Amino acid sequence: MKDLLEELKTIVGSNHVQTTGDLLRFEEDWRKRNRGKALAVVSPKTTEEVAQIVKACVQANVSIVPQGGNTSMVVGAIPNESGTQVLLSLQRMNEIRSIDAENLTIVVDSGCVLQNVQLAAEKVGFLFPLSLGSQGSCTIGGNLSTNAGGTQVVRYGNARELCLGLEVVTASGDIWHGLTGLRKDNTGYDLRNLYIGSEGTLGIITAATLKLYPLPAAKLTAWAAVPNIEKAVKLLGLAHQTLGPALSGFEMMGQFALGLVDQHFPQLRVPLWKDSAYCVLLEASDSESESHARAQFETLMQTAFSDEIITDAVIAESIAQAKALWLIRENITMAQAAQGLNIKHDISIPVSRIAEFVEHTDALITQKINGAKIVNFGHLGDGNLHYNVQAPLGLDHKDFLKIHEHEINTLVYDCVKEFGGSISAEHGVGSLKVETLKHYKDPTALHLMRLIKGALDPKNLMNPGRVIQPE
Ligand code: FAD
Ligand code: 2HG
Ligand code: ZN
Repeated sequence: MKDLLEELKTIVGSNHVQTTGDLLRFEEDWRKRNRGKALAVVSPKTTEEVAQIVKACVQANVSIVPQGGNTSMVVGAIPNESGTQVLLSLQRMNEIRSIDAENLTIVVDSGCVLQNVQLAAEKVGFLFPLSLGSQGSCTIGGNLSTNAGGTQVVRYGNARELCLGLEVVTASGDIWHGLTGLRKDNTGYDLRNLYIGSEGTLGIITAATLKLYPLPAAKLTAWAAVPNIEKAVKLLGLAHQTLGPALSGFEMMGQFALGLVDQHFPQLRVPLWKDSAYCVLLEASDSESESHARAQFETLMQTAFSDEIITDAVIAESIAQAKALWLIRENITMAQAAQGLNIKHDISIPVSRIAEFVEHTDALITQKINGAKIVNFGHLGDGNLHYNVQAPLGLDHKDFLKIHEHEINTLVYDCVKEFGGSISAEHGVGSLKVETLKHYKDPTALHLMRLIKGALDPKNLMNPGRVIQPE
């Protein structure tokens, strides 16, 4: 190990190989569920350095955990407790490499923080639409490795749909130069889409070519109260019908989730939540004009009101008001964290079955654990719910997880299966869902995934213990 550490110092400089000092931000997961111990935190600046690090680790038989912003919700980016894994932090690889305005693409290092990519695009008059609550710290490498979703998927798709090319250091330390900006390329297996969503288990993403879009001419945002999920789904249908492709965000938030925001961040002033089981935040992005967008949007809201789909609504009158509404939605995760640990589920269900799923699963949970609180919110436009479960009043949050996490997961995931859904719509598998995946994923799919893992990472050194174990 001493030899390896010396070699790593030669590759990146001794300042960028940390073995002592405060390593908490690298070793503890965002939710504060686990803390691991790294052999060293190594922070390269270039792709060539990453390739040399991987070669040195392969030679020494030492495994690597790639890390971007360490905002994983599924304990995917921290080392285990053995003290034998290299934590490879991509944060120093943070250059915007180039922008091609005609091709509508931007090429960035994988350690670029998402918000910096959004700003770089905006500076030259374009939109990079991926938007997450963690955008001030998560990185493009992390976004692609988890195929992140967020709040604009209904219009622009997941991270996968926003990526045209990748540069990857493979598990043997070779560099795959796949930074194409092509929208059409049918030359064999789709390697890009293999690495996207692989959570660092197949190789290290060092750069990406991302799609840019024209900035919308206008954005309209509304917050509406609905009495139940059936009505929220009706509103979604009406929004698709009225706005067409202009619909760019459709989030639903349950009363209990909004109550947490109100409790922990009263300055955010949550509207309409006290008298309504659910609220919906919807957004239209129009490429024509403010007046065109507003007319369409007001028609939608008036129809929804007269058809008794919504009971009340506010339409943002300024960019500042719209931002304030989005801030409420984005702070649900922070409000949950302030409350204490809870059991998180980032599931997807066909939109047409969500109301029935929630009614059925809510009843089973409250039957099993009297007083359990359901923090239900999420990206309804994509059929993706954060169906989280919190301890009943008076019960310690950590104890609640210790005693009930497994049975609640089983209950929820059995219902997800029954309703034709997925156990992870956006956060990925990480360490937390490895066993769950084995149980719920199609056996043939699991077998193929193991073959891929074995073929691309034969020594099982890339983020081992996450997603899937090799055969
Ligand atoms: P990390 O947490 O550092 O890593 C995540 C995974 O990717 C790990 O398995 C890691 O090993 C791997 N990895 C990281 N970088 C690389 C690389 N360069 N090459 C190979 N593997 C790599 N997620 C959503 O999808 N939608 C949301 O709306 C959303 N909202 C969030 C809000 C908050 C407040 C928080 C804290 C998290 C949220 N997340 C959301 C989860 C998280 O932010 C995303 O999963 C994000 O994409 C992770 O990026 P990261 O850079 O922090 O990755
Ligand atoms: C979101 O949509 C994130 O805000 C986090 O995916 C969800 O806190 C959560 O469970
Ligand atoms: Zn989400």
